[in-house]
Parts: sequence; C-alpha cells; structure tokens
Amino acid sequence: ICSAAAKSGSTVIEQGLSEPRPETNRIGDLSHVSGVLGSQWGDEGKGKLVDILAQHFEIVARCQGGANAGHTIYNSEGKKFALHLVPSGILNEETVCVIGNGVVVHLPGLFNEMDGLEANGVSCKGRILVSDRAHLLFDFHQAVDGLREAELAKSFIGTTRRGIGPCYSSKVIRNGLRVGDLRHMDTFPQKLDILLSDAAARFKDFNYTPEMLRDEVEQYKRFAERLEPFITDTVHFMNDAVSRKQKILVEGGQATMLDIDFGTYPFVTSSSPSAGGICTGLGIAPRVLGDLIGVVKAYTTRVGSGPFPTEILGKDGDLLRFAGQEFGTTTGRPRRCGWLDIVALKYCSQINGFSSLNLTKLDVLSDLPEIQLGVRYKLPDGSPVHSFPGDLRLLEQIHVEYEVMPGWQVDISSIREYSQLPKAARDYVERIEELVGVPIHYIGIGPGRDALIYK
Ligand code: 2SA
Ligand code: GDP
Ligand code: MG
Repeated sequence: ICSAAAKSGSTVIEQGLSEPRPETNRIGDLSHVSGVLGSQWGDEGKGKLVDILAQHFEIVARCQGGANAGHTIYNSEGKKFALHLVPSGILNEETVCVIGNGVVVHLPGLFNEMDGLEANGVSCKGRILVSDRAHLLFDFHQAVDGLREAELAKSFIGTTRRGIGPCYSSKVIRNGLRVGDLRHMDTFPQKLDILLSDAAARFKDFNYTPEMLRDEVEQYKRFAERLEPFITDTVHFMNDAVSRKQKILVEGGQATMLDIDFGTYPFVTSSSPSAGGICTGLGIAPRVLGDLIGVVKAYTTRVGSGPFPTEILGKDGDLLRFAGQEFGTTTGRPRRCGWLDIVALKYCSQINGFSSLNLTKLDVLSDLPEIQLGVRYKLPDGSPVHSFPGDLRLLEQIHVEYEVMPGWQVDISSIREYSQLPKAARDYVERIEELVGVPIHYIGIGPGRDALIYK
C-alpha cells in the first residue's frame, strides 16, 4: 500500500524521521516486482533494506531458504527484531508477507516467531500467507542436519543445523510433506512414517520409535488447526497481485555465493538465493521481474566453512568482527571477516543482473587508516583468473591482488547526505561502482531504519 507521496513521486516521509524529505532516493521508482538479494556470503544487511523499502510495497515475499536466515531489523522506536522465517516487511502494518512455495517451513519455529512478534505489538493475523506448496521442515530434519555434520567430521559444512539440507533433500527425493498435507490428516501419519523410517535406516544414531510418530502426529494436528487461516495458494495470490499491478518486494535469504548451483559448492546452502530462485520459489514469470537490488557489505563476511579468498586472519579480522558486531543472527556464531571481493561481487552481479547496489556497513570501516579492495585473482604462474572459479582446488591456489585506498577515520554514522561523506569514503564507493559496473543507490551507515544515504 504505497504512500500517496511515493505514488506522486514528490516527497517521501520516512517513518522515524520528523521532516519530509525530497525524493531523491528512487524508492518510488522501483519496479512493481522488485527484489533484494544477497551478493556475498549472506548477512549483508538485506533485512534492513527490505524493512525500509517495504514502506512502499504492498507485498513482501520470501522465496527460498528457511529459518537458517537471520535478518536483524529495528523499528522506528529503535526496538530490535531478529526474523528467520517471517519476511522483513512485517513491521510495516500494511504489508502482506508471503512465505512462498520455495521456502522450507519449520512450524514450531514459525509459531514461536509469530508469538514473539505479537507479544511486541506486531500483528501477524491476516498478514502472513504460507504457501500450500511449501515443504514442512520437521524437528527430525534438524537432528539429521546435526548427524550429517558430525559424520563429515573435519570437512563439516558449518550449517546452521536448522535442518535445511535434509528438508530440501526430502523435497527433491520426493517423499517430503508439504503445508497442504496438513489438510489431509488421514494420510499424514503414513507419509511421515515413511520419512522418519528413511532417516532411521540411514542414521544408526537416529532413534525412531512408534511413540515419536504418535507424538509428532498429535502435535501436527494442533499445528494444522493453527496454520489453517494462513495457508494460501500463493502462486495464485502472487500472479493475481502481479496482474493487478500491486507492488511486490521479494526478500532473498542467504546469498549468491551460498547458492546451491553458483556458490562455493559443497560449502553452500541447499536453495537458490539468486534471481532464479525468485521464479521457482514464488511461481511468477521471469518477465515480471524488475529491479533487483544487490546488497553488499563494505567488506566481506562468511559464517561456516569454505573458501573465502579475501579473508583476514588473526587480529585484524577480529577488529572488523568486533567493529561490525559480526556474529550470526540465528546461531550467534562469530563470522569470518575479510576485504571486499570485487571478483566475487562481479560474478554475483552477472548472475543476478543487479539494477543497483546497497552498500552496507560503510560506518564499520571508519576507524581504518587504509582499506583494501580485492580486485583480481591470479594463478601461481601469474595468469589471470577471469571469473569466480567453480573448482575449489583452483580457488585454493589463487592469489588475490588488492588495491589499497586511504581510510577516512571520522565517524560517518550521523551523515545523511552523500555529498557530506568524507572524500575518501566517496572515493571508495565510486571505485566499487566503477569496478563492478553497477550503481550504488543506497549506503548503510548504521543499523537503524534512518541510517541510510540515498545516492
Ligand atoms: P544451512 O544451514 O544448511 O543453510 O548452511 C549451509 C551454509 O549456508 C550458510 N548460511 C548462512 N550464512 C550466513 N548467514 C545465515 N543466516 C544466519 C545469520 C546464520 C547464523 O543471519 O547470521 O546465525 O549463523 C546463513 N544461513 C545459512 C551456513 O553458514 C553454511 O555455510
Ligand atoms: P541479513 O541476513 O542480510 O538480513 O543481515 P543480518 O541481519 O544477518 O546482519 C546484518 C547486521 O548488520 C545486522 O545486525 C544489522 O542490524 C546490521 N546492519 C545493517 N546495515 C548496517 C549498516 O549500514 N551499518 C551497521 N553498523 N550495521 C548494519
Ligand atoms: Mg543474516
């Protein structure tokens, strides 16, 4: 439900700000179907941008992933919310939030999240639609996630242990249960028995008993009743919204470098957090997709195992971690930190066709005397690597070439106009634009709703 201001394209009144401000921010100009996607290894600050943009969109939809996602947002009073399954549009009262068919849904987690939101005055009733085609993620999927990680020993993926891989495995091997199955409680126990027996046959440490099935079925009968008002044919809903030209914002979870196809396989998640996942995860056609905003941190973080070419090991990495408060929103795990990797960012930009970028956490770099930008990969013999390699062996050998830029060493967190940023900060922003070839339209200089510079 767009504000009159956004429709007229004249001024936009940002929630939490007292003064109306001229619309130089292009939010009102975003396409009817737009998306916000992670363009590194996750935690770029997608949730914050979605929360801000949602004030101008009627629908916010998640298309992939599950409760592995952790999106931290602050409302206009500065109250902090950590969202996992519920889309980050939920704080905007007039936004309808869709959990699409591509999402894997852990119902105890979803209810818990909704209860937490309601307890904090955020109404969920009638505002969350859950696809009947979305797959159900059971507690046993989470247990299996842990067993798989234990089995991998030193080569563990570093998953969030939220059961994501095992649930998508059930989906792909075609014995998964979907939200729509909650409407057929007569066949539900038999289908669940097949799933649980499968896990028991595969993992000797998975102790499956008839009581477990009985308890789970009883629990899911209650869940089915509670979820019924939320269950929706979201493919129909989304396409109807498209045809009525409603404004739809798609919220990506994780990021392209964690994509099951394009990421650093096998150190990836089990869904498609890149542009393709929008169509498969919501059932909308590629031709309706408009603006796709890539969210990129001014440096890089990664949580879990796997290649990270520009990683800063040791004390310098710790400095960034503490300055940026880089700890997992879902698991609290410390995130690995490194310099911005232009090669990886260009690769993500190619795959997704970003129309613009949101550079986040620029404020975190403010204390540094100099900042490095990873601009090229080379092989040990000096030959250039033209794109982000799919071969992890090759990736292990690459040498990253850096450009060193001067830092600005002043606090920028209260600046709201691009022209007011120190020259060194603007040079950094503009060098990234130049190297990637995509304009940066939004710059994050703090976690709060108003801490955004429109360029
Ligand atoms: P999974 O659980 O099977 O999806 O894990 C596979 C890999 O995907 C990574 N992954 C993530 N990386 C960053 N952030 C994520 N969300 C949480 C957050 C993570 C947390 O917002 O902080 O709290 O630890 C996320 N979800 C999945 C994961 O680290 C594995 O590398
Ligand atoms: P997401 O998974 O991409 O939504 O990101 P997360 O919420 O997991 O992690 C991003 C973290 O950075 C959160 O704690 C945000 O509150 C915070 N954040 C987002 N943008 C900025 C910014 O521009 N500056 C600072 N200092 N923090 C930010
Ligand atoms: Mg996150």
